[in-house]
Amino acid sequence: MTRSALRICPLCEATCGLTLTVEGGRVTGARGDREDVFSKGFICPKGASFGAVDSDPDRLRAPLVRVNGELREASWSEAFDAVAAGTRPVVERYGADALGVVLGNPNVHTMAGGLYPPVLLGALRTRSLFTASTVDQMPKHVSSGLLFGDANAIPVPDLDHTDHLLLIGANPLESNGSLCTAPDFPGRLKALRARGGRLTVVDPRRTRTARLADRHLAIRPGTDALLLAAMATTLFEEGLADLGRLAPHVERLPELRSALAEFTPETVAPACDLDAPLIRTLARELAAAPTAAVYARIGSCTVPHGTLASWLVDVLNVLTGNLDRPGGALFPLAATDRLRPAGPGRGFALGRWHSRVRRLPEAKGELPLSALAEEIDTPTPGGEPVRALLVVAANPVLSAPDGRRLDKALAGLDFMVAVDPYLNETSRHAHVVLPPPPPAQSPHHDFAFNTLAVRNQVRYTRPAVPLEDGLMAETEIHARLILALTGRHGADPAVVDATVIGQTLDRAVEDPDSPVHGGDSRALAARLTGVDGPERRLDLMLRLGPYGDGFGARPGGLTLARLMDHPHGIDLGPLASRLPQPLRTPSGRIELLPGPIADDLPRLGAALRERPAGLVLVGRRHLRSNNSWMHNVPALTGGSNRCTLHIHPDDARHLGVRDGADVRVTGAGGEVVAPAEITEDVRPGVVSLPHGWGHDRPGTRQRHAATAPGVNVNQLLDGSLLDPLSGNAVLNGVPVAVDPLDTPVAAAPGS
Ligand SMILES: Nc1nc2c(c(=O)[nH]1)N[C@H]1C(S)=C(S)[C@@H](COP(=O)(O)OP(=O)(O)OC[C@H]3O[C@@H](n4cnc5c(=O)[nH]c(N)nc54)[C@H](O)[C@@H]3O)O[C@H]1N2
Ligand SMILES: Nc1nc2c(c(=O)[nH]1)N[C@H]1C(S)=C(S)[C@@H](COP(=O)(O)OP(=O)(O)OC[C@H]3O[C@@H](n4cnc5c(=O)[nH]c(N)nc54)[C@H](O)[C@@H]3O)O[C@H]1N2
Ligand code: SF4
Ligand SMILES: [Mo]
Repeated sequence: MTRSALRICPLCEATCGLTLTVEGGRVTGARGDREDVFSKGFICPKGASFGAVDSDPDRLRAPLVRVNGELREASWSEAFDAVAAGTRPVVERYGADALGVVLGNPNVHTMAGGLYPPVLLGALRTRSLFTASTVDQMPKHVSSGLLFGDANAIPVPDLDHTDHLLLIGANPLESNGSLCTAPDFPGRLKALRARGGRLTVVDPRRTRTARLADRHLAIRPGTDALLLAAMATTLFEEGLADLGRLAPHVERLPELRSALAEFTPETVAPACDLDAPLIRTLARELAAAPTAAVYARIGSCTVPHGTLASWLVDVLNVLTGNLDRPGGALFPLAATDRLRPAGPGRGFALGRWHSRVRRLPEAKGELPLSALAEEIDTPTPGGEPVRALLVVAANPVLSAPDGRRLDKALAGLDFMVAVDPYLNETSRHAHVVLPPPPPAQSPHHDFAFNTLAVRNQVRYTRPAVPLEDGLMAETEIHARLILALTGRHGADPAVVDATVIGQTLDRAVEDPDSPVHGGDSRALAARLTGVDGPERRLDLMLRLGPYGDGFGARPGGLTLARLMDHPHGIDLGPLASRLPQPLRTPSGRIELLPGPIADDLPRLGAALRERPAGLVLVGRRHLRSNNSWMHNVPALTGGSNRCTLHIHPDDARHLGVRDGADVRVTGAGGEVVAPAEITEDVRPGVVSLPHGWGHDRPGTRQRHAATAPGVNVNQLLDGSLLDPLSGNAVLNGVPVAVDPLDTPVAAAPGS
């Protein structure tokens, strides 16, 4: 029998609503849900391959437990017994920090990843926490923490209303957007242009997004902070800074001006490889536009000045009066957000503890993923290395610097647990692998991405097909893991959700600002609906949230039941001004020049004078891929989705590199060999390799991926290059050497 079922797509940050075709418990088709309140029918090739992603025959369908060195299928109870037996002695003997936790990207794409890791980490109290954030957006969290007092208060560009978008180091035509959840990002950019708006793209590559723009600036990698600082100075010098209604909410404006004074279009132009008059024009255009937004992503974060660039993005939004106004950059308000009353907060602290080996500061409770290998393999006096590791939805052997070292380090662990549907480069080292079900069998709500969406809306989809025999819901896997890792192995997993609900309500009834203040928390808990713990927790968050019914205090407000009556979601309106409510700084205002930022500016000053010779490497994403885990789906591989080194014709000629021939790329962490693809899509001096490849290690089970393994670009890194404030890895603008492997066809004269 054929039926259809709705499912929010978890395959990128755009969160499109899909209509799945289901035949006999199997997804056989996917199309965009035209009635979805947010995505309105949009779908991309990845979403269209949802069925193939779901039914990949290499997905694990039973837990694996290592016996005499070999991974063997086991029952769930054997697997959790092994987890408890393997981890508890480590914690009891060596302390909490000896058990490390690694959380990867898909955790923000699953309900389980939104609901349980905070509970686990609260109970474990390990300082050995590493996540994909430190190879991604940690600089943005740090800049938001310092500017606004809340690391999660991230303004998003008002794509649908802005008159002017300055888009930096992002390629939403392939990535479909990041820290800016917008189904059909490409269509929204086209609409911006169609209504007479301007799009400027800053990217060393001529990407598909750059081709759509009014103007493309092929900046030298790693220098966006200089460009943005010079734009800010231009605004000050030319009297164009106009904060408008933001003025009373801002601290240290004069200090900002003098701190940035040395960065002028003329001083930064040589380092950025841009013309000074053009930089002035950019600043003037930004100021002149009726509304404008500066938005920057991966290319601005994963660089040596990632936090400064992230900070300057919002500085420019403030200086042009565009922060927190429609058409500018606004703070979304998600249905599960907690609205606290405006007023001074505790602010954001950095470096409350340090990593053991390199003494790197924590940020947002995390240590840099680049330090994971050394925290395992390097003893230090008086400190315990990480001896046991829980890895949830992460493949750091490919996604983090120096996978070879990490690979060895993981092999030396006393015990490792992986929650992963695949046996891949990382999970192959686990002693226990706990496979979650495929996405069609899981419920979905976007806890993370609704707080970053260009429109406030709320959607929930139940599993589209029932859980297959032998599989366990990922939410239950998490709940059981929490029990097994914290000495309560064997207890009823429902206890985990019940405890969270009880504690949340106990706090709410004590809170004078809560709609349930003075109520009876047990009676309130009994009123929650939902078929299981995760649904009841969602109901609780919705009801206590900014649009919630407050358990009757706000009749007609949001509840899970009401949301279930709207299978295509509920639109909660366009983004609106919210200041000063989101601010949590000690001053209760925007701290325009936070201390740690001011202290980091001399390093940016030094970058004015540095201009290393030689090639630098940047990354790229392909529309039909997703980091390291989608190369196993035949429908999404092949064609232009290949692991090749993009190199400009001038550089190719100079080096004697032929199109299609193998080249050796050498970096601080090692070398890789990949075919060259000569293209004017990269600027001279820059080469590009995609990440997430290198599927040639033994002991993995991704058979299709292994047929075209590609190479691991992150092997070119040794993990030493970090943005110091955030601990974020430098993945872009990395110096490399390129040599042809075949005999050059005689270099062109004059090259
Ligand atoms: N050179 C370079 N390196 C990069 C980047 C770059 O631009 N350049 N980008 C960085 C960025 S932005 C990120 S976010 C990281 C990503 O790096 P990681 O966080 O390591 O993510 P993935 O490589 O996508 O691996 C995700 C893992 O989750 C598993 N998985 C998939 N679905 C599920 C699920 O539903 N549940 C569970 N439990 N597991 C699941 C997959 O099998 C895979 O093992 O890579 C970073 N690395
Ligand atoms: N199809 C697909 N979609 C994805 C993913 C995927 O792997 N594939 N990954 C998802 C994830 S985890 C994330 S975080 C997002 C990322 O989303 P985006 O940030 O849009 O990611 P990229 O496509 O890598 O775009 C980064 C751009 O920065 C440019 N760049 C490199 N260095 C610099 C620099 O120094 N300055 C400037 N100005 N630009 C630079 C690169 O050339 C590249 O075009 O995408 C998500 N969506
Ligand atoms: S754009 Fe992203 S969320 Fe939308 S269908 Fe494609 S992969 Fe899924
Ligand atoms: Mo990411």
